[in-house]
Amino acid sequence: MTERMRVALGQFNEMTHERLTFAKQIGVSGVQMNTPLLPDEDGYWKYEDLKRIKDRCDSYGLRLEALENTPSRFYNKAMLGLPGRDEQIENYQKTLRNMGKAGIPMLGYNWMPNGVWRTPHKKGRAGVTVTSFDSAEIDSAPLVAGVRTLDILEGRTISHDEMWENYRYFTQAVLPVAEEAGVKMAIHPDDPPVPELGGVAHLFYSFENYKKAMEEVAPSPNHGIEFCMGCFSEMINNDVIGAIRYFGERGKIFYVHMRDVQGCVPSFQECFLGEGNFDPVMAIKALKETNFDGFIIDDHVPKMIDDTDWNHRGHAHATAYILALVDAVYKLC
Ligand SMILES: [Mn+2]
Repeated sequence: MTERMRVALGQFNEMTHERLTFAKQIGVSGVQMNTPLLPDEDGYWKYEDLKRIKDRCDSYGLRLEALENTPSRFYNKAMLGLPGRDEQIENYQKTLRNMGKAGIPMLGYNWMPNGVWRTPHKKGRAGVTVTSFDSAEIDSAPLVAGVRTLDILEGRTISHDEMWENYRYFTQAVLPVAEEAGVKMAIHPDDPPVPELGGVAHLFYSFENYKKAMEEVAPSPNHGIEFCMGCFSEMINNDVIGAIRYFGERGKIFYVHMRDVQGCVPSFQECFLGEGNFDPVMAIKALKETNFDGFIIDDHVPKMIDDTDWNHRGHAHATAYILALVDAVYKLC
């Protein structure tokens, strides 16, 4: 029998008493950290620092499920195929080895050299603030996330062929080390999932390209998908449930971001679970039916009335919604 899927709290960068207590009070079994604030002046994470956060998490009775995203400058030259990438790759290998030694089993990563792009926020249900993307606004509106122009490229653009080659070069160097170290690597979709932004080609904007990455370019038992339901929902032809079934049946869903949007590229806005493009009950049911045994976190969440900078209210709502869905699906399906 496979292990039951779990729910974790995540998307914070410091292992504070407040955040760990909040996770315990909500009732999750573990946590994920996004771009943890660790000393990184040498371009990689050190064993002692990783062990410290792992031990702290353990001391609260929580499972440290994953670290998600190193700083982009750990591997930006690798993504863009620039001189200096081999040194970055050596350092990335050190991070993987140190994570394995510290007992941290998963590294989420992305292949977005210029970040997540969002146009100005919109209002959702009863006035909550949600993030949004509208390609018609890219040129006129200030971007609220992402980098419009990468100085490091000095005006060059990057084609799809170059990007695939850079990706192949990177994964061929790091995945064998991940396997040795006992660490899994999980790739997040491009957000927004469009073929190109700011002259930089995207890879992870379609179901087909995920298939190509997992089955042809970078196959490894330690390589899988950080399945962001929100991003798969943002894609054109956004068959979220179909993608869960396809990759789930092949054991390629390593962990899940559960959020949703209304609309898809070229224009969408985020929303509460249950009012977006996919049915959250059917999504959890599909995970269970494909024997998913990893963890789920929410992701970015709507900012509710009187919410904090980190959106505690939004995270509590989404996480409790997911916990209840998982319980219901195990009892009823
Ligand atoms: Mn996500």
